[in-house]
Amino acid sequence: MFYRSKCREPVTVYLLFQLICSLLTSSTACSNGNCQVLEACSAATDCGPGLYCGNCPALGLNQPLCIRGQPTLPTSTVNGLPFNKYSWIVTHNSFSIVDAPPLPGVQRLTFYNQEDTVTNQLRNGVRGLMLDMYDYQDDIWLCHSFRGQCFNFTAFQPALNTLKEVEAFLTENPTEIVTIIIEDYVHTPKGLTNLFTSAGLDKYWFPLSKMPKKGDDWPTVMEMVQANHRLLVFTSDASKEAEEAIAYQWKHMVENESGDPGVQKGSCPHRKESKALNSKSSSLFLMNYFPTYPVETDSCKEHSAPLAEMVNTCYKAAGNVLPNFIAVNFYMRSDGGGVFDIVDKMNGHSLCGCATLTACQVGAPFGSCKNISTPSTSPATNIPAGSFTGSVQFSKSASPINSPNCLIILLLLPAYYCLLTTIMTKYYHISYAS
Ligand SMILES: *[C@@H]1O[C@H](CO)[C@@H](O)[C@H](O)[C@H]1NC(C)=O
Ligand SMILES: *[C@@H]1O[C@H](CO)[C@@H](O)[C@H](O)[C@H]1NC(C)=O
Ligand SMILES: CC(=O)N[C@H]1CO[C@H](CO)[C@@H](O)[C@@H]1O
Repeated sequence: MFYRSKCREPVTVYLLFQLICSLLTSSTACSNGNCQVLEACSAATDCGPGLYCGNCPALGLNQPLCIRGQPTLPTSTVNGLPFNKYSWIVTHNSFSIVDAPPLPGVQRLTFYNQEDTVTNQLRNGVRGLMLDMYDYQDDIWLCHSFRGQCFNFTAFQPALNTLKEVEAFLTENPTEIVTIIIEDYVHTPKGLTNLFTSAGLDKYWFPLSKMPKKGDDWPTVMEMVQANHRLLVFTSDASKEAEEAIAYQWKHMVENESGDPGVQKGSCPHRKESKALNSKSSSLFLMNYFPTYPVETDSCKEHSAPLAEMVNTCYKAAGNVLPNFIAVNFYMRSDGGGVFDIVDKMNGHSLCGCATLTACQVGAPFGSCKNISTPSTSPATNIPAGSFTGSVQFSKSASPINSPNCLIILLLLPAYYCLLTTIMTKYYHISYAS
């Protein structure tokens, strides 16, 4: 009764709705998941797979554009090369996530380095996690430190929770390899061994005895997958090699300076614990690229030209070797391509001698590249009207998010035209205010 009295003119409602739908879809040059990198967008769903709708006010890019949020996975193109030929994205302090709930009754006093869950980081192509582990509350916790001690106001959560996320990811993705780099303050005997076993990660463990000793090549990624040795763990505590057979990071990896000294243009100093970058006795190279104090809104700027320049500087400093790991804060943020573009280029260079990974051809000889059309990098001009908030919208999984679609709504309209007059307002709102 209510609907009949209120909705007497279905045709008018239909036409009005169609008008609004067409206005919505024509306000951008692209939409419904068609937009490419750097094209204007008004919602995450406008952008193609692996992209989100964001901006970079620190570089004057105030209007929302489609920005990359995922790399191209190298192993789907080339999987026959040693692990140390590949480059991977690493999240610095992967556990220190904005909005992570504090301990009950405690006001957290610390800084944050990432914006989405570890599961989401992995789904977005992150393959290395830097985790700070401490003895705390008769358990092992992820925490920021003061003098090697975890406090209730710097604590995040038991390490077991995060490691279970890693276990679930490795189980769901049987050809993926993940590296964990521990800043290790755990003194409980066999603490780490028990922790990784409880998380069910012992079955994926890459044995220390099989790691190359003198800078030789690692097994190929295919061999690692076949052996199910898909988890690499490194600790900052040298004593753990003898005690628990956990690889001491700086025996297997060279590392450039982290924090502010690591982001100075034109220089790539090695971390004091590490051997010289051009030392040939370690086969892995970790490049840190983040300031000592993480600033969310500045990171899109850091992950643009300066990061690409630093990769070149470090490449030369390491004797023409590209880093295997690039560790960053707020990994999703950039002015378009970000760390994703950079690792794609690094992998293209090292794995197949091409400008970027998408130019590589499966099974083709080194240097035989596809002729790819590079996506337009010209600044977007067709800026939609709307109330975009300017914050980064994340694709919460590797698959694109679905949104109400005008066509479907129009097809359903004859049956539900009354109900839809209410939803219409809602849909309009959702499209612009997400
Ligand atoms: C947090 O730890 C401090 C000591 O470091 C203690 O005084 C305080 O009561 C703790 N707060 C809670 C809510 O446990
Ligand atoms: C690649 O594409 C460009 C432009 O379309 C063309 O000029 C060039 O000949 C192509 N090269 C190859 C190897 O196909
Ligand atoms: C130890 C090492 O290789 N350090 C190098 C870091 O990078 C700078 C140049 O960027 C070199 O001068 C250092 O020798």
